[in-house]
Amino acid sequence: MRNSREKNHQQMEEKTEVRTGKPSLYHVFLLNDDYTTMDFVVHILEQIFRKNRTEATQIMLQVHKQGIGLAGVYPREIAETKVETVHRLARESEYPLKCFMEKKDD
Ligand code: TYC
Repeated sequence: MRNSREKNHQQMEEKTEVRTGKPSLYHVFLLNDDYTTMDFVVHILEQIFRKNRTEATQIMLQVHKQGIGLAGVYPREIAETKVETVHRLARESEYPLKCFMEKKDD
């Protein structure tokens, strides 16, 4: 009879898997609307997507004029958190700003 420490050790080994290749990346997009202020969108791009003022303003204007713009590209979990954070901050300020993520072609 193997002792429980050996069994635990074996269980941990069985869970080990080596992933090859790089994790998929996701585009995070912002969508235009008629109510969110330009300043709020620039603030989101600076604070959540770590853009400088010039880049943030360019992306905000792209969304305002074209209806959609790319805010950033991240691994899945980070992209999910960005989307949630944008929606939480928008809700807290009562803006309808929408954001979504889409898997990038590998
Ligand atoms: N269209 C908005 C306005 O005129 C500005 C805006 C830009 C809103 C980008 C959302 O993702 C957005 N106040």
